[in-house]
Amino acid sequence: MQETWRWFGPDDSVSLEQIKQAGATGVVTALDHIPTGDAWPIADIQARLDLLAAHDLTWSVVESVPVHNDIKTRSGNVDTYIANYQQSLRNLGACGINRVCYNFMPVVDWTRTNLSYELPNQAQALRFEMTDFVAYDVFELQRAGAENDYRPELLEKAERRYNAMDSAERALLETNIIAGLPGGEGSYDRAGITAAIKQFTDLGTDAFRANLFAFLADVIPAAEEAGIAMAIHPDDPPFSLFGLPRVVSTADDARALLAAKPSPSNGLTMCAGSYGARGDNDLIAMVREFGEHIHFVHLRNIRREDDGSFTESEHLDGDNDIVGLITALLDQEDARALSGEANSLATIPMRPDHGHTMGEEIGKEGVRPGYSYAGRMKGLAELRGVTHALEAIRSASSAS
Ligand code: DNO
Repeated sequence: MQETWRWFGPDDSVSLEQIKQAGATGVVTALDHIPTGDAWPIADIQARLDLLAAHDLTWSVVESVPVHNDIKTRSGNVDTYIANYQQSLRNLGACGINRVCYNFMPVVDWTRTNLSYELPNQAQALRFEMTDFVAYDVFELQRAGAENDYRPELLEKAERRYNAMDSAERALLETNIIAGLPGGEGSYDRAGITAAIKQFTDLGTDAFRANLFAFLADVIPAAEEAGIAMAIHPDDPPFSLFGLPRVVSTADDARALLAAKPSPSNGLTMCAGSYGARGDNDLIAMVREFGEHIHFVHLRNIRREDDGSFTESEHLDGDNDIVGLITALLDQEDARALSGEANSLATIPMRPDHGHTMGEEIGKEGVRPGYSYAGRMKGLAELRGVTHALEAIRSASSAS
């Protein structure tokens, strides 16, 4: 696998020099200055490529070319946004980029309730706590009908939690949930999120899934022509929030989307932390089944709790079997190599996804939650160690 690192562009608190020092050879980045829905101009793509090349780094994956809400709801200016999306893919392909990550999550991109959850060792983790989420949804946002979406025990617990919060805690919870996380596609205020939620809940799961498939029908041919592999990122977390439809949460969802538009360009991001937040997703089986369609990997770990809550744990210490997952990914790379075809997608880029905020980055301005330097470097180093050990064992056993 190629070791990559997510970089938020020139205003990232982590520099390209630091990325090199961490040992990554590829960068995962996006042109966040371009408004969602606009086509990405060649000049901007090339400028980013030049910046990376000056540091001897490649642009391994675009994460993400965001999908405009009008495409997700198939309304408004959908035709223009589709044409722009196709143009972005053509322009990226013309510049030699061959992998694009995107998601099809309604309203909110990835969501957590706590961005600085203190661990016993005082490092800070990202956490999704169901009680807090329900407290926000039912008692602060007061979404119509929200109370019908939760079990009575959970509602009672959430009400107690909500009543115990002061106004600063309530405001922080709201910011964490709706104001947008790094790499997310924008933020909302209370009225904005209420309207957006209604638009998608009115649509329902079947129509929303049909809109995803229509998007694939529109853009996969353009991706094929441009030589680009699309890699959809799963829902994070992989279950409904705010009663919204979710269509990329399970192996069944992934299977259906691959079947909807069979193409080498129609692929997946194996985000271990997102799929892994559900106990019924068997990540290793998914890698074995979806094999050649996996174009990008996010490696991280979580500790799940019975009510759906989870904390992002150490990369090697959580409910995901990371050693087994890396083994399956190395097997997949071997299969690609054996197929003998010249394949620019033979090596799978992986990035250490998220990391704890630790050491001197705690409390420091500009450090993005989940995207600290030290936390990710620690994760990358651990993952690298596992990969090297597995590779050594494999080459010893193939030599004997
Ligand atoms: C969170 C990320 C997501 C992801 C997008 C992909 O850390 O994994 O923001 O980049 O959902 O479109």
